[in-house]
Amino acid sequence: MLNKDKHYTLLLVKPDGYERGLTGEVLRRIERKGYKLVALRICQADEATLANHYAEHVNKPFYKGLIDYMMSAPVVAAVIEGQNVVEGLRSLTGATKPTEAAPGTIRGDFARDWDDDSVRNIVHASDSLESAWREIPIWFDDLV
Ligand code: 3AN
Repeated sequence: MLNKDKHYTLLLVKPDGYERGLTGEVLRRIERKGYKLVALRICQADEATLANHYAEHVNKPFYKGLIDYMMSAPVVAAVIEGQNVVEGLRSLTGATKPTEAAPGTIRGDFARDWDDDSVRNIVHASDSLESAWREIPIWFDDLV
């Protein structure tokens, strides 16, 4: 069970990251930084799970492409713990758009733009503690 007084974030290694064998590299960077891995699973995401996870994007023009991309291969879901881990993981992952993500970040080092409508940016990390507490039970129903 998670402790309400601690900081957690939800990390997803997205289908491109999983398929390219980057899961270990992503987790290595997070552990090397000093954060703690407290839950981990590999799963094939279904539409209902993704609709819940991406509720804020349901009406966006890129939603269909995003869901197709997120269902194109398994994802690796992880819960990461540490003081200010939400901000820390966002620093490690880099900007949403791969071309804008700084070198040295996960997206900056491993992702690029492609000539289609999906942004294949390797990872997801929660954007706030509130988002983390909302997202974690979507992927780990036994933890919260
Ligand atoms: P982040 O993943 O950096 O928090 P969000 O929450 O704005 O970024 O977007 C969620 C996901 O939706 C992104 N990781 C990306 O895969 C996809 N996405 C965001 N903006 C676009 C866009 N303009 N076109 C296509 N896909 C997008």
